[in-house]
Amino acid sequence: MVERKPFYSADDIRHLEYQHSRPGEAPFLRGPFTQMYRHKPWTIRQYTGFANAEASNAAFKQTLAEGGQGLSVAFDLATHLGFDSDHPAAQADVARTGVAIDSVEDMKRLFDGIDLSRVSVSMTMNGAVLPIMAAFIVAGEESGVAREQLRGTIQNDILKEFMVRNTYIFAPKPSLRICADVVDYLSEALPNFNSMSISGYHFQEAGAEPALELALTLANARAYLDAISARGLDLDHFCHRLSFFFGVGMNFFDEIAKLRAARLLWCEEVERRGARSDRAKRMKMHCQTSGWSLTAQEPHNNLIRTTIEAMAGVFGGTQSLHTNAYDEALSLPTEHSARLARNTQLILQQETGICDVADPWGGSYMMESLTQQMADKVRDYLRQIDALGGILAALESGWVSKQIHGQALRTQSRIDNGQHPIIGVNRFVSDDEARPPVRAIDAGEVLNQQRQRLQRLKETRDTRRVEAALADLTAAAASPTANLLAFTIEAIRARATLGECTQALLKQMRRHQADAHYLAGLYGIERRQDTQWHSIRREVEAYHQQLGQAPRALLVKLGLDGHDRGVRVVASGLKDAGFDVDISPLFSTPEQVQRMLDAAPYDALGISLLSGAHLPLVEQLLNTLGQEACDRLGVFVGGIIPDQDIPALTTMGVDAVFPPGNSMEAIISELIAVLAEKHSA
Ligand code: 3CP
Repeated sequence: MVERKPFYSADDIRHLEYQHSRPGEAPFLRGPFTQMYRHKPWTIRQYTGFANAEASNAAFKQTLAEGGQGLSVAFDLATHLGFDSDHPAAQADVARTGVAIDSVEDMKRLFDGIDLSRVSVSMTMNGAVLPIMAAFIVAGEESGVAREQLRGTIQNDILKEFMVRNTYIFAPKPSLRICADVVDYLSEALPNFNSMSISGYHFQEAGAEPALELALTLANARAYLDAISARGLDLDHFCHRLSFFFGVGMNFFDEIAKLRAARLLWCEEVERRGARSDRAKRMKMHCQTSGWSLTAQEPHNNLIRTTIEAMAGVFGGTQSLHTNAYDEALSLPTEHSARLARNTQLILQQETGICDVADPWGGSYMMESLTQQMADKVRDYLRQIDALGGILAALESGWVSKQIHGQALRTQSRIDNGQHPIIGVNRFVSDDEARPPVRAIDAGEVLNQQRQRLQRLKETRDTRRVEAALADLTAAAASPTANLLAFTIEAIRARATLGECTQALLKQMRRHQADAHYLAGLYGIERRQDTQWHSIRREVEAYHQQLGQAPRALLVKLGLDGHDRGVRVVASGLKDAGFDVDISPLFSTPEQVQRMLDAAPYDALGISLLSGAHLPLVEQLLNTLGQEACDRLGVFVGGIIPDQDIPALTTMGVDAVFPPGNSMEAIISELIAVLAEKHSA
């Protein structure tokens, strides 16, 4: 958190260089446009997508009919990682956290009846950006919308995937080339399409505080500017189509200050590089309320949290906003919760008068001072990154991961010791709590349907044309000057699938696999004064004495789920409590987990899943391991697990389930009880 004074006065802002600047004027700290929301309110753009193209299309149409002003597509994990729905590695994850898209035919179904020349479409896609962007362009063409008319945003921000989100396919260097190819191509052919959404949101979700979130976002943006400018592209030609994306959490004042500081620092950066036009210098951004701040306990409290966060986004001057649904810590939003989330924005826009004044916090002694402090803190981080040799070097050295994970651990320790209050979780806990109904996806049904569609597509297309286009794509990947998006468009138009395009590229660029790490020591240090923590450590120590060695836990991530904040925090907590802990690589298969378990005498197996695929993946794993392993090991599952799935997991052989909101001592205490029971049996 940026340091606060008890009160602020004119003395705090007298020295500030930009205190007399106006909205719509460089350095744009006060907003990118003069009139801001008086001229056009921010775009209500709810991130949506589930099951198949038809179901998502119906949800899009409903969104637009009920006041949504733009679309934002969530793809499933198989699509993100470049797998067709019939790929063996993808089976459990198809259609769970977003819509399954295998070909241009799916993309056409996704936007059927929606005028792509009028509605702007944002697509959160990074790893498989080439086939998805290509499918969107071809779907537009085939529905009669010319490329120049297409409006929207492709996320195309791969660097943060290696740092936090983990939906990468290729290694950082070839991935950067793909990003630059996309920007290069779109800046010529789709002048109304934002070619990047450089994202801080995922850093915040992974644990970064606002200043670190902004610093990492700007550091990545600098790397993209370097890569694109190295091709000789003029900043004034492409920069206005690089857009940004930030998370907005509960730290109300800092979040507003962060968004104001972001515009200041971006303007300075592009000016320093020689940009001349205001269009290039003014940062435009999308914001999303924090998913991490949502609690599974008393979920209706999340409506209040989201409203406050949305107000911070708006006071910060965002151009587009997603408000989370209150039930997202439990499952995908229901129709009702999605409607409430959207109405939160409509009420802010239409009932409050918030849109009447540009930058209403401008001139506040406190806010101007905090904005400056935030900018200084970010500059300091950027200097540290420069000293490490730039963001790629900082990533490779582990510095980025250490910073984010360290802040996540500090936050968790403060939640667990009560210093960071969360109502309903560590204060004023209710024991009489009704859980709302959650949305269930029939992923098996979608999987069958997608398989049949893929088969039909392959039977009816011109195979020779597809093979030739894919061969051209492979050849283009070997040639540094070819534009890979141009070649992917040809393959997609010929009816190559997303998976086939990815395979064609993988012939030249191997699939990237990162190691999993956690920090030891930091969580325990933060809790060293805390009697509850000492008591849980004593419990582990007593069990250690009984076993004759430290209890040993293997924590695993299965399927295609790359969210690893939770598993890393639990690994650190267990380690500092006295366990020996290993984490599996991301995307482990049951066979890999079995090999890890065979290699060392583990007592506990923890499975972390936030993708909704817990039932099939846990079942597959436990079947592979067999009854003897389940009897011997304490098996626990953590993540987004709806209440109604817990009995099924227990029947499979899971000993304990920890949905979001459990304290570290609750997890450890239950785990020790399970292990002691197993040991004595
Ligand atoms: C807007 N315009 C204005 C004004 N406001 N002109 C004058 N005065 C104003 N006050 C103009 C703009 O310049 C623009 O024209 C046009 O109106 C549209 O406005 P915009 O601000 O560009 O708004 P929009 O089209 O909605 O675009 C917003 C940005 C875009 C730029 C932020 O990139 C975007 O929509 N991003 C959304 C990204 C997203 O949905 N991400 C979801 C991540 P011109 O175009 O001619 O300039 S979901 C991730 C969840 C977690 C996960 O990863 O899984």
